[in-house]
Amino acid sequence: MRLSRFFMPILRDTPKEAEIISHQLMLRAGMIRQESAGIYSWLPMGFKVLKRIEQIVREEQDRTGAIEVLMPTIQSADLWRKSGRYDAYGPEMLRIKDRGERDMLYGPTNEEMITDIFRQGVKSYKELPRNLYHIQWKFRDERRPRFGIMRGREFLMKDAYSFDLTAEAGKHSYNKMFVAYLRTFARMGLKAIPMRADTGPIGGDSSHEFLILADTGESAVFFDRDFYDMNWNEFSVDYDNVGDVAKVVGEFTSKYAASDEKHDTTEFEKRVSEAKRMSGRGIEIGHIFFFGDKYTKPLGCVVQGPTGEQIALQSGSYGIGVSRLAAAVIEASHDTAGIIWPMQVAPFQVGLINLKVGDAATDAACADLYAKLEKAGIDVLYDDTDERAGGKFATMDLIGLPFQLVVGPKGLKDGVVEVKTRAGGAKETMTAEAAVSKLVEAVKGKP
Ligand code: P5A
Repeated sequence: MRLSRFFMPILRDTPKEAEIISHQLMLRAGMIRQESAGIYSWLPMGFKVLKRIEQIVREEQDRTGAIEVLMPTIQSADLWRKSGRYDAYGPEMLRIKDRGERDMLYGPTNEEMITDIFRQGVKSYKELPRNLYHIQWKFRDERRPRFGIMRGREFLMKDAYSFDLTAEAGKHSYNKMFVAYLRTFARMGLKAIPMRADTGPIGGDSSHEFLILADTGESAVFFDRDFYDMNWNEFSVDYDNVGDVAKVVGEFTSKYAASDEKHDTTEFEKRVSEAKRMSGRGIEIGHIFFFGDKYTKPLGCVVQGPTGEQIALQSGSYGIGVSRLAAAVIEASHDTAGIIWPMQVAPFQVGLINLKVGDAATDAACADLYAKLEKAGIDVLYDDTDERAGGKFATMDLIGLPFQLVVGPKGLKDGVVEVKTRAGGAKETMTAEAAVSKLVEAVKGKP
């Protein structure tokens, strides 16, 4: 993409209304725009990041065998009356009447709808287990929408729903999502600590939330220092192997970690030696629940079991804050100059800076590099504007692409260009050819 043809409304000054760094940087980098309290437009730069995050989430859900569907944002109140949540949900639910005076709502979550879909489609226990998920906008009329898209009213969520015949099988479905979450967040460069959690309006008795540490987090968190030494890399696991999956989950759940609601000082002190007791603040990026037949029973989601009897299914739901993740990644990865995107979610991987637009040799060298990198499948943002060099550098640092490729007449005279790595700021000069090889290898891996 040529910057001269792109739409990236950069702000030089930090907007007053933004209290936390991710919100400030998202506004300054022209990623989002507020339309009303807690409701945002995603501008091109932000939308690219959102799609990258969504795709990682999707790939890791698919890997577990979960199946993607798409349910509507607007729901009828009927099913919610059956589950008893229409009144219980309170003012966070945006209630709407259609022209026929029917009660509708903008879905804050989809337990009722998916349970009804599954009820209609499933006949026998032989069709179990199943996990259906979608990635769809939700609305919650939060009392205090704040911190930009971190706590929005409209936000993008991945929500998955598992259906099993027995509680034991349901536990395996829960554990699969647990492991998928560790993998998903690791791919975005995040260490999300699973913590025991309250179940709130979703209900059930087993629940973990996944939090990343950040001073700006909304929850206080308490955990064992040993989490720092865990294997956070992309480990692989055979999702069909009940024991293997449970083992990974056990490695994490055996260590103490809880957010303020569930924190128990006595237990913390008993289980964790003083030197290893850590506390801080965290941002919740995912939350998983197991609630047995809480929804399947009232909504009649039953199958015929092996001996012919009708059995209400065991189910759980599993959420990831897809839009919140864009902000969470920035909270975890930035410096005073701007965002530092991890490669996997970066909107472009390389920023190409032309230091002298209009100089024939520089323009030609840039055009050649741009074509070669794009051909290699790299997403390049080519700054071909006539802004001065200082402004171009500041903008590139602000938007945080993993690599900057700087091309100017001086270097070209010596036959070199400069490659800057945004994380750490290391700069290297090399021939244009070497720069292409280096960048292709860094982005795409060794040939
Ligand atoms: C699980 C999936 C649920 O709604 N039902 C379906 C369950 N869980 S949850 O914890 O309430 O939400 C799941 C994740 O969504 C993100 N989230 C938000 N993101 C931005 N703005 C909000 N107002 C907001 N509310 C929830 C969080 O990441 C949460 O973990």
